[in-house]
Amino acid sequence: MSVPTPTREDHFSFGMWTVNWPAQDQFGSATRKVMDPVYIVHKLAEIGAWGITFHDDDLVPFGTSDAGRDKIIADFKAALDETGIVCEMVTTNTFSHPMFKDGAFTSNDRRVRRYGLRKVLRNVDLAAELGAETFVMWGGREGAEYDSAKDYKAALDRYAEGIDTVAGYIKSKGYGLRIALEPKPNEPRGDIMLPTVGHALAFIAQLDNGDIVGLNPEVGHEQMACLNYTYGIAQALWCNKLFHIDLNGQKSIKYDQDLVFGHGDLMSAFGTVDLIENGFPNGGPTYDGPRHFDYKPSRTEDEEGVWASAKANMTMYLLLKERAQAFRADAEVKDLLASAGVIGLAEPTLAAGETLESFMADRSTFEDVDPDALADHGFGFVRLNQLATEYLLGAHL
Ligand code: GLT
Ligand code: MN
Ligand code: MN
Repeated sequence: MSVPTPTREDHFSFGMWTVNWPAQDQFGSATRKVMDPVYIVHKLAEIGAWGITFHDDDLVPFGTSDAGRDKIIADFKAALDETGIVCEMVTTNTFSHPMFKDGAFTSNDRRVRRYGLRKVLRNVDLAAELGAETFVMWGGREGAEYDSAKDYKAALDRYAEGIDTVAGYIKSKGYGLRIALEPKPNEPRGDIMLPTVGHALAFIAQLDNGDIVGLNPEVGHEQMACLNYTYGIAQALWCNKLFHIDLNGQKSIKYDQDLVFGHGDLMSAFGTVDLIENGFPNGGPTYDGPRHFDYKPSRTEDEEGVWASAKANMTMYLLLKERAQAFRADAEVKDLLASAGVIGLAEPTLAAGETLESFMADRSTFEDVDPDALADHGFGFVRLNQLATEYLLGAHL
């Protein structure tokens, strides 16, 4: 059995902050050196990646002069041109500087809210200049540790005001950008606003400029809330709001681990890749955006380990893709999808043209039904899941 090799056609992309994480944590200092962005672009091209993403401050350190900023951006662009690496998404750091300790768009300090908005708007211009299509917004500091610290209604108003202002700016400039909000339940704040895919979808529905606002769900963030990531992105797809994805690994409810994709809940990763690559069993909206990794190379690794772990994300994805495709092509799987009712679920419950009156008058649906007869069959889901697991383990390849 061979390990697949990634190519540009796979559309794998990496956050600059992932491979460039120097591995400082709450309990210890950095174990690696920070690398130059130009070097990172070349290394990503070398290992078979297609794209790169970054926070404003990942590329241009906070506080750099305008002239210094121009030079860094010019060098970065030259590296993109030279390697063909695509800058597909840009995001803003509104969480590192101490001023953002109580958030940016929802800080109780209005001066910080105004500064944060300006920082984001400046970064929108850069994202457009680099040809990015997605503008991610992760409000990691938009939250609180104590319920008494926030007027939650006012905070939601300010959050919506901020996102609507940015979206309005994108529209007024005619930029080809869409905003993707990234939910997370907690960390670094005790509680973060827009904690899950569901909360974020409901928030977007209240926006004035919500048509260009969607989601960037991260595997580990949903799993930190004990939720099913695949169901989360499925609902975002159903709403035509899956604009981008952050793939990584997480082992149960604990701190945000940002492991390599597939190194956490592997069975769930199989389901995720199955949905992304094969779509819903009955058809429907599909995701054709970047396969973006937001992971952290473990603190134990040196630079060689950084690139090995970056490759591991792509290898895991490709292995899961190969297995998910074989699973769906299997004749027994197709039969089981039909006999288990997975395919039949696409049939509307009411018949075409059936009125509520005729439905209510149809005794064969209710009054004349033997309830026990409706219960008298199994669905065979376990056999279907066993086959999925066997394919995942490579038993049929
Ligand atoms: C930060 C966070 C990630 C987000 C990034 C986007 S920043 O690293 O942990 O999940 O995707 O701002
Ligand atoms: Mn994370
Ligand atoms: Mn993320």
